[in-house]
Amino acid sequence: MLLDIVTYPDPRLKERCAPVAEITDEIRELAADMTETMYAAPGVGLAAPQVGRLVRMLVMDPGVQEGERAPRVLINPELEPMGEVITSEQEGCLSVPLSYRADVPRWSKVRLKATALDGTPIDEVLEGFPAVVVQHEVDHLDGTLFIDRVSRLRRTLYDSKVRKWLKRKTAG
Ligand code: GNR
Ligand code: NI
Repeated sequence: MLLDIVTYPDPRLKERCAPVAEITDEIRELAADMTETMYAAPGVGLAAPQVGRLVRMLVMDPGVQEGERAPRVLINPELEPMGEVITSEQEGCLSVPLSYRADVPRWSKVRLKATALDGTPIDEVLEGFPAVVVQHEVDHLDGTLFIDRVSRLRRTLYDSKVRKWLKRKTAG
């Protein structure tokens, strides 16, 4: 089932999400719906708060442009920074309106610990675009958007554009 995507400045995007206590049928259904919603958007990742569910799980498929689909579900993911600080190129977010894009500081590599949907523990190192996407998604679980990581000036300019856009939208 396709889910509605929550957009900035919805307060649900600022919440710190709660861990998944148990992988239930409800969690499996949410994972399937989030995966369907991510591909339909289309996006390379989607975190549960983006569909209004404040739990620590995300789906991602950072290689989807290269053809074959390889969706992953990560439950209670934890990241350890590795490598050096890099700048992700033209990051975007399904929850950030007006197709806003910006370069964001990220770690070049991360150690990812999580649980897969079947309960299997995951412990691996990601780099390149998958590392950027997983950092973007785990940020969502902590109530952080990529626009929280851009300069004050860029953020102020963006916020004024959003305010104008919201005014027009609600005026009609
Ligand atoms: O679809 C998405 N593309 C993207 C591009 C660069 C860095 C991160 C991303 S994630 C984004 C989908 C999304 O909003 N996930 O939360
Ligand atoms: Ni996002």
